Amino acid sequence: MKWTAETPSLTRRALLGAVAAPAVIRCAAARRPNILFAISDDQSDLHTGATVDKGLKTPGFDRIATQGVRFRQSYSLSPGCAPARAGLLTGRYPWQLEEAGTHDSWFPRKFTVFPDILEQQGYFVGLTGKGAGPCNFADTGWPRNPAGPSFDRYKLDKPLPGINANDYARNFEDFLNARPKDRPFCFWYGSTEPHRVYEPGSGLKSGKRLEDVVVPPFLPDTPEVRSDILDHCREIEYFDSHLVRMLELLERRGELENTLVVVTSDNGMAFPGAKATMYDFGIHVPLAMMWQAECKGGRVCDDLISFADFAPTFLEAAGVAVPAQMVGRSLVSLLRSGKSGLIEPQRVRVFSGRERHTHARFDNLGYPARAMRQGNYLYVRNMKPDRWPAGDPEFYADIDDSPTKQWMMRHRDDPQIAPLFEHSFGKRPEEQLFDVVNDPGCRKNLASEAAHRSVRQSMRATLEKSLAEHGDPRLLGRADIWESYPRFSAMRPELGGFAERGKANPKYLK
Ligand SMILES: [Ca+2]
Repeated sequence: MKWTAETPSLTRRALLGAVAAPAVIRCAAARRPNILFAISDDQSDLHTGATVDKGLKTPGFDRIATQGVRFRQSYSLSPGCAPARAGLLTGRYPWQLEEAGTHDSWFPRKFTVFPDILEQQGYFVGLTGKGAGPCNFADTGWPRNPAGPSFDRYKLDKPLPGINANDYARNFEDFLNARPKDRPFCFWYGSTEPHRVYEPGSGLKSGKRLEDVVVPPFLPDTPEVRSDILDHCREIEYFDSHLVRMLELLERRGELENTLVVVTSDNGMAFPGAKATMYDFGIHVPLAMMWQAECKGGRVCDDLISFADFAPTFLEAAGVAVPAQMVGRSLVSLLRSGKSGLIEPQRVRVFSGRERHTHARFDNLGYPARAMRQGNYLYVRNMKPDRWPAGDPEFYADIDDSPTKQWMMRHRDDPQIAPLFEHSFGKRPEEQLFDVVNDPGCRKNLASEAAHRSVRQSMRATLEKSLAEHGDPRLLGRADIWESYPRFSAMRPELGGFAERGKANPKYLK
């Protein structure tokens, strides 16, 4: 069976992965926009200057939010780098991307990414910092990182302690200077900040104050945790400072007005109860977009946004037909609407999910979970509730090491801390339901409450039906394939079982 433009979208989606990329058609466009895509590494929605945290200044993000649109309900496809970025580049769900849907495995060559399409259509494309990944794209035949050719030529003259030495803004200027005249550009600015490791105390040393920190409701409110959050904020500010310079550079060159600028992060903050979890702080990320030539600014949008929506957005903005493999929905209509609040009621729900993150369990097993956001609720389905969500004790390796993690492990027996420890480190029931509007910290599981039975049942049924339509192997009797995918980062043999780097686990190969 072949798909055509007339094939119903669900049928086409069922065929995804079995078809080659369709030809793309460029529509007539008077003046195609440039695209500047800025993505930080491990930043939850809470942590932008535009929201609440007094200990954090993000003038770059704030400018885009003020002169463009601030999206308050933007969800990553996964709480970890590689699957979130692969989904973003391909406009597909991680469970439609084979090995690219898990952390640091292959990135199969057959999937089409938006920078390649834009390049074929005349765009000049480039990358500084972290693109797709971590993943193995070289051995599957990609000639370069799927996010584009690297322009990482310049390092900071005076590196800051604990900060990656990349001079991202200078690399961007170098990219602009290399661009042939009259070609629009698409540039991926992937800061490696605020990914850990931090220099402990660097936030305090930079003049930040413990009393300005907003401590998320699932973390202990202690000086150690507050200081760790300040270190995190300092790294976000480094990311933002380069964004400020990039905006100023475009403005000086008279190019800012017709540049679609997007700023977001790939997944939530690297603290217990956030990154690598399906809780809201793991997947709810900052997002602001600005396109002054086409879109009225000064707006706030509360529609649910998925990372799968970015690739179709960039293609539509460029006047390029969106391939059917991309299941996300372009955001251009939202941008052009001039409206605020809930703008397009058909954006009812978004999905996210995870498989293996780091090597954290016996046999290199993952922690499969899927989630759906709809209305006030976040519904989470933990598909292997017998496994440890944060990784086997005593490593809990799916939580990045940090002063906060160490402090919580040391104080787990303190009656005040025990419930917080259990929330982030303990096992979780198969079903979780949170009212994230009133409980953004996901502290109260409503799944077993009679008053929420119909919500839970309805969301469970919708999630299962949707995942089956997406072709998720977890729903279609091929769950074990996820456990076979090789991992290319360091392994932890001390966890026991299979621990061979870069090799498929034969036990799970069918
Ligand atoms: Ca990340």
